[in-house]
Amino acid sequence: MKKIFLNLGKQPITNSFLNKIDKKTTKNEFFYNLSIGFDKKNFLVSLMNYVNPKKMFNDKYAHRASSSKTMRKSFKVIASKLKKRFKPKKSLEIGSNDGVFIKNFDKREVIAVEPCKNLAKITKSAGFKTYSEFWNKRLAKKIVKSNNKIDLIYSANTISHIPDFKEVFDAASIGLSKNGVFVFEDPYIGSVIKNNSYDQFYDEHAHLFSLLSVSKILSNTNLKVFDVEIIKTHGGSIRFYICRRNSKFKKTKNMKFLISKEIRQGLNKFITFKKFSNRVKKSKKKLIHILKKLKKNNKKIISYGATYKSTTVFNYCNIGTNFIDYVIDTTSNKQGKFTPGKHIPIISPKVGLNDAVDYAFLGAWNFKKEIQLKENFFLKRGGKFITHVPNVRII
Ligand code: DWN
Repeated sequence: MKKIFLNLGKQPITNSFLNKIDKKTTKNEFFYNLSIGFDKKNFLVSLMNYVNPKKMFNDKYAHRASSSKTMRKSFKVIASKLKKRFKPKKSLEIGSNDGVFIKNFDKREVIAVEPCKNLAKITKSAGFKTYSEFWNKRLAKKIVKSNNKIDLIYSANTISHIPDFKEVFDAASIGLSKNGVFVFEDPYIGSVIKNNSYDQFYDEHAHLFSLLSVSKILSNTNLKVFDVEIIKTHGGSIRFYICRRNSKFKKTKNMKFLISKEIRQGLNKFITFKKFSNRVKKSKKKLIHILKKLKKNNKKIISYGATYKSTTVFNYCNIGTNFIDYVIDTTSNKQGKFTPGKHIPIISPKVGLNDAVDYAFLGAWNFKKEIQLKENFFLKRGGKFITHVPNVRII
C-alpha cells in the first residue's frame, strides 16, 4: 500500500505543448493531481495516480533524446561498453526515441521498440527494424517468434515510465536468451532526495527506482539484479544489470555497497520522504521569493530548456508569464508552442538569449555544465542563471 508524502498539485501532461492559446484549447487542457507515495512493502516510490500512457506517448511526442551533446556522448559510451562486456548477437532497445542509442549498432543486429509513432518513423526510415508498440508480454512473444531470443535488452529513461513494472519484467523474461542481460537506467530516487530535484516527478515518471525497490520487485520473478551503477546523467541516474536467476552472471560488489548506502540514506523509510517533502515546500517559497525580488527590480527573466521537469516546477510554484517572459529550447518542434499548464511561449535560443535578458532559469539544470560552456558569452556580459537544484540560488 502506497502512502502519500508529497503533493505537487494540479499538473498538465508534460508532453502537451500547446500550439495556440485560445479559450477552447485551454478549456480542453487535461490536468490531474500529481501526488507521490512510498510503498513500504517494496520500498518503491510511485505516483499515487498513474496517467493513461496513451495520453502521454502519442504521435506528437516532443522530446528528442539526441538534443544534448551530453546525452549523445553518454549513449555512445554505454553502447560500446555493453557491446564489449556482453558481446550480444541480437540487441533490442525499449523506448528507442530518435535512435540515438541504437545508431551505435549494426542495423541487422538491433531492434527498436518505440510506441510514439513520430519517433518510430525516424528509426524505421533510418533502416532499423522498429516495432511501434508498448513493451509488454504480447510484444515480447511476437518479437521472439520472428527474431529468436535477445542477448541484450537496453532501455534508458523508459522503464520508470511504465506503471505496470510486473509486465515489463515478465516481458523481459520472455525476450531474453539464456545468458541474456536486461540493462536499464532511469533517474535515481537517491539523487532526487539528495538534490531536492522534485521536478523529476511528473506524469511520465510513474516510479523512481532504488536498488532496494528493484531487488524487492524482482524477488518474486525468475530475474535478478547482478550489477548496478550510479551515473551522472539527468542529475543522477541508476543503471541496473539484470539477468535470469540461473544465468552465469554473479552478483558484483557494487550491489552490497549500494544497498548499504541506500539504507544509510533511509530509502527504506517513509520518514526520509516526508522530510524531503518539507524541503520541497521550502524550495518553492524561496524560488518565488527570488523571482518576485528580481521582477520588482525590473529584471528580464527567461527559462532555459522547455523541459518536462520545468512543467512540474512552473505549475507547482505557479510560475507563468508573470515571471518568465519566454522559454528557449533548441528542439524545433517545441519552438512556436506554449508550455503545458502555464502557457509560456517557447522560442529558439538564437532569438531568445539576447542582450535584454538578465536571468535565465535553468529548466534543463541537468545539463548545467554543457549550457554554461555553450553560453559563455551570456555569462561574460553579466547574464546569470537561476537554479533550484540542489538548492534555490543565482549562479
Ligand atoms: O525521461 C525523460 C527525459 C529523459 O526527457 C522524458 N520523460 C522526457 C524528457 O524530460 P525533460 O524534458 O525534463 O528532459 P531533458 O533531457 O532535461 O530536456 C532538455 C531540454 O532542453 C530539451 O528540450 C533540449 C533543451 N536544451 C536546449 O535547448 N539547449 C538542452 C540543452 C543541453 C541545450 O543546450
